[in-house]
Amino acid sequence: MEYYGDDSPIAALATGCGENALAVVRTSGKDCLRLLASVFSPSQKLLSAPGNSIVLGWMLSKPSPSADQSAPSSMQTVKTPERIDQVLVSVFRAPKSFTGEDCADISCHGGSAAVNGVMASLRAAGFRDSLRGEFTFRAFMNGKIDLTRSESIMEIVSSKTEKSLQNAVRRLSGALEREIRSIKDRLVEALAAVEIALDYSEDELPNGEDEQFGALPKKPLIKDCFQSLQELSASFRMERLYQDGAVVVIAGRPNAGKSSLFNRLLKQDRSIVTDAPGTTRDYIEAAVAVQGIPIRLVDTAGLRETENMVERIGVEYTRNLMESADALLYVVDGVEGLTAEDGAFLDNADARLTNTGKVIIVFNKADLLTERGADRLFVSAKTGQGLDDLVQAVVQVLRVDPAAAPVGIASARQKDLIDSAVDCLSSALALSENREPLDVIAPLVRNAVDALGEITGQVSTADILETMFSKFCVGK
Ligand SMILES: Nc1nc2c(ncn2[C@@H]2O[C@H](COP(=O)(O)OP(=O)(O)OP(=O)(O)O)[C@@H](O)[C@H]2O)c(=O)[nH]1
Ligand SMILES: [Mg+2]
Repeated sequence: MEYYGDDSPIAALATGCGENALAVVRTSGKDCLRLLASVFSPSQKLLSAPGNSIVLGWMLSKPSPSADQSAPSSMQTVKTPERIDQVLVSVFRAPKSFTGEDCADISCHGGSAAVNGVMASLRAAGFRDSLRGEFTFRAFMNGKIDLTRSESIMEIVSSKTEKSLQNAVRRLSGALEREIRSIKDRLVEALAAVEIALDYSEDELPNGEDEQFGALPKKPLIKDCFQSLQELSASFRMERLYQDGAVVVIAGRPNAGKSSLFNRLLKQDRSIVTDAPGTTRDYIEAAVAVQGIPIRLVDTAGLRETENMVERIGVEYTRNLMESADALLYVVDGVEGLTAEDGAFLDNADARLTNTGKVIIVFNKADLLTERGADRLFVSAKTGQGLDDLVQAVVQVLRVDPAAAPVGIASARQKDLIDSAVDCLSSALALSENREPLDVIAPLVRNAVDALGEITGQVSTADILETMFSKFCVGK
């Protein structure tokens, strides 16, 4: 069975499917270059290529015995290899490669026939298809990157806005790894002091160590780590928002100007606008970005009771979409003002939305108004007035924090581990307030250190020992 963790030669298409100018097939593993050379011409050139160089040549089909198996072996012919595609091979030699193994990236032409041909000949040469994330897994196993950087690679791949890309790139550059390691180092220092205090009974404490039994050594340091971890944990919401984006639904009665507003926010005529109520039947969605947050903006069928089957289904869609919205723009025709029907729909929306405070009431057609009530958000989809205020209101509902910490966590795995470290430290601090004995508190601090070690994939016990011996000279 195939499993992560071996060094067998693997291959995978790294670029998208479909008709593209070029595609990249990646390979890595034991004997990678030799196996690739068996289906490449000129093979000698590839075999002697230094690391970080590029070789131009042909991918070939694997030479195979003729299909006529009934012929005596002496008569069996060997099919001459056929040229599959002209390719560029980027050669990387261990350990100077992404995975730390010998690697080759094959840039071939992007049509599916060329890609399939290249993959088939690699399989025939002895490569197996890689498992999900296996290249990155190998990079981690070979000490090329820590776990936070591994995760950031997937985050970069899925980034939809410049801001989310920026944050993920920061993690790839090691900003999160450094932050976690720095907190962990401080915590290890505290743990070492706790272990020392545990090892000595009260009357045996070494000179200068005046911690009493029950008092938590390095308590301010532990508090400091606790706070830093809490901040990191809180950064998760914003980072997920940058990565996953938010759903913003535009709803309201027919003819309020929902589709006009949708088009205005999109800066293109995407949704049909007419002066006939009930124009939009099916919902329409498009992607926009608001302050670096990817938004799925949805225009919906106007809310009203109707006998028309198609429209009724559209209205039901609208109601369901309102439930899943992160922010709901409820558009009101500013000339008509809020009607009793609007009131009923809004009550209904409030009840359906999992969280209140998500609804923004937008009074549209401000260009037709001479008087405007205070404390209301007036916009004109026609002229664009008030749009900046509307965007600001969306930002507020989504609780976008422009001053968010420059390094944040974006993976649920990291969040779980940080939360578990936060819980441990919180209990440790609470127990120390109650003057509970150190042997009850120490395991909690140790668990917090282990959780942080797990985030980056470090082994933790060795460095606790290292710090203990180097700083406290217990063994003398
Ligand atoms: N003067 C003015 N007219 C607007 C404005 N916004 C929309 N309209 C007009 O109002 C009418 C309805 O606009 P739509 O955008 O189709 O309204 P809707 O809410 O999508 O309507 P349904 O799809 O039927 O639910 C059209 O004639 C628009 O030109 C605005 O800000 N000012
Ligand atoms: Mg519409």
